[in-house]
Amino acid sequence: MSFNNPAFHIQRQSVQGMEGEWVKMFDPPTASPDTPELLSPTNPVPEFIRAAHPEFTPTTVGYVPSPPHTVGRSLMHGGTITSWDGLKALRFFTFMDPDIFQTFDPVATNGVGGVWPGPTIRVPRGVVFHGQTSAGGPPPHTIHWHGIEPTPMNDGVGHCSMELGKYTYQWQPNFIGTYFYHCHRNTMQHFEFGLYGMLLIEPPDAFNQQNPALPDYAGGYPRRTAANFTNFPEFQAMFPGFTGGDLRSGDPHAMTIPYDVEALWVLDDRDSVWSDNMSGAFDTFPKHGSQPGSNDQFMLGDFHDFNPDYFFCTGVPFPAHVGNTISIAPGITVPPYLNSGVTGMQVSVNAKVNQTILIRALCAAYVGIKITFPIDVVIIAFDGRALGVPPLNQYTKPFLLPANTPYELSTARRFDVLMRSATPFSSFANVEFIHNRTGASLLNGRIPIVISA
Ligand SMILES: [Cu+2]
Repeated sequence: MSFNNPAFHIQRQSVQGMEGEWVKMFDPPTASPDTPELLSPTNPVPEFIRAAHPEFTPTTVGYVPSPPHTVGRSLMHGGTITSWDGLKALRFFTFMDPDIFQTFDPVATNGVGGVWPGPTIRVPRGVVFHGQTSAGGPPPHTIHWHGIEPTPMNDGVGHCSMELGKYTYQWQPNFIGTYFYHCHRNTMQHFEFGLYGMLLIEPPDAFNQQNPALPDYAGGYPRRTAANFTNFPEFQAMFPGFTGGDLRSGDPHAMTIPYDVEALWVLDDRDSVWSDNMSGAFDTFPKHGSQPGSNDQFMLGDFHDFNPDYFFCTGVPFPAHVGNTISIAPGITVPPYLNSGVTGMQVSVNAKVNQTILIRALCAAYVGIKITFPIDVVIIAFDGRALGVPPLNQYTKPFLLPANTPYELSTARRFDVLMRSATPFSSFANVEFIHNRTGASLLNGRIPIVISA
């Protein structure tokens, strides 16, 4: 693993004696402590995004340059989105990329200031990641990099890390896979109101080729993700191009598989009554006691009584009320400015025969979901960790999920699924939303899957 590989070894200063800096609440926060072990960032993606979007120049209104190799996120922004039936104005809390999104008009930002879900952050494994954040109106907030393993003060958990203020988060991703980032302050409200985005860790060389005229261009496909099919010749036969080997060899493609098409399914729910009653971002905050985390006073409000009546896939509404079965439209893609400059990521799946399709699913709903696929698929990863890839190789393995077999995900869980067909078909994946207390089936949301010759 990386701690044995000098190429991935980074010197860290001791933070002994500074533990008090890790737990801070400023009310409201106007500052945050410095990262004590600040290293030089090496993430190439911010420069790639700039190059892919020459329309955003320093003369563009609202342009805010980042430090080199540094991702910018500001929070919280927000506004309302009219529900698909025109009956409700749903309040959203949102992130914004200050390098880009201040320049977009409300139509391009989905009708709100900022973007929901937040812009997808893609990061090569092994780089030093810096996320420069600023939090405002109304604070406090954090950014939790869910599933990454930072130092404690960079973990962005309310009460356990400091709350923002301004801060440069620092971490180094060591596992290729599907993650997300979200505010972890008053989480049941700030997360459910939309203050999150996807975080995808890619192979170390994923952004090396920045010339769009050449193969393996960083803004296109095919790309690779982590999998271990070493002991599964049947999966190697289903999905060509698996590279085995040893993670310690320095081969950036060790234990990865290529994919031609990528789809992002962020399944979410909203309770419009709950939203109306609890939409103040600050007035429902717990009052901290003399010992934060010990004798705080939480406001119960309506948070315990959650009955969603609107449902979404990656920001796209399933246009039906509770009790129905409904599909989103075919042909929906994610624009590159919302996907770290990568063009063509899909929501509804549109592929050709004999293309390998990677589906990354996140349950961002508070209720449970069951996902069913129309053909056999192989689950290669859960929660950012590829099944069978060291150091988890003795505990986990990739497995076949037969067609029409529901698989359940609960809040914050992710899975990565590979799909491929030698014959054309037009069908749907089904996402059933299930009430977390009553077990009632709330909605069957369908996602089109079209495989053409
Ligand atoms: Cu927040």
